[in-house]
Amino acid sequence: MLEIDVLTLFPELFDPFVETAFVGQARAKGLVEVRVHPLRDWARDRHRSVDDTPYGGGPGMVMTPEPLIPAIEALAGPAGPGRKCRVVALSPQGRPLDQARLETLVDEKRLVLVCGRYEGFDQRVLDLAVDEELSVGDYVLSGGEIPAMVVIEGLVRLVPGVLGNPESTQIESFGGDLLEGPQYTRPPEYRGHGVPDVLLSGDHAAIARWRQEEAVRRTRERRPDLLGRSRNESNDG
Ligand code: JCZ
Repeated sequence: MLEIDVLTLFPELFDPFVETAFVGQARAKGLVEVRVHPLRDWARDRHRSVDDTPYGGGPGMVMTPEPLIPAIEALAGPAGPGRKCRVVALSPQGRPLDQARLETLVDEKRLVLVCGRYEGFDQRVLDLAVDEELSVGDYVLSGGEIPAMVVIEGLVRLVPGVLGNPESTQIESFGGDLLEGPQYTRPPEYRGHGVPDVLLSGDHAAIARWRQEEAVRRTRERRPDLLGRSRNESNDG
């Protein structure tokens, strides 16, 4: 059982996500629990503030430690060796998420995902209450909610028993360090575009060879950075 707690200013963004499809099914099977907590519940002042102006000036607002750290500690306990779950904040400054990181994170019993808004977190939130920052890519979003859903979806499909066919977790792109090659289904001809003959040949060895070659070709074209890096390198960044 993987338990995930999410801290967010926009809990309603998660409603269809946690109730539908994948995550919903995994929850129904008792393999995963996702609990979404409104950060504003921890705000104590009259205006229920969660943000404040940045010291030193600059645009926008910063998430104050005042409700955020107590909220994280309520879910995860204080940081340190006694803490029983891992606290992950989503941020463009985080280490880039990859399949290797998901495969180690899924072994945690409990995760707390911290979603920011505005211009991000007061550094003391990260220093005092967060174990790790993760980025879902080198582009800027307006908050950590969609990145948190990316992490949840990537994790849930790795929980044993969630996928019907456990083979497909391994064979999908990034099970190895290659992109998937092209795939086809019926009809055999569509708007004048056919299907490669080898796939219709019934020659399984030839099909396996073709797929491998196509995967390498596509990876060389689109993601040359993935070739010439070993499985171990991908695990350690
Ligand atoms: C909070 N803006 C949290 C993460 N990979 C990635 N891109 N953008 C984010 C992100 C942006 C944010 C916040 C305010 C995460």
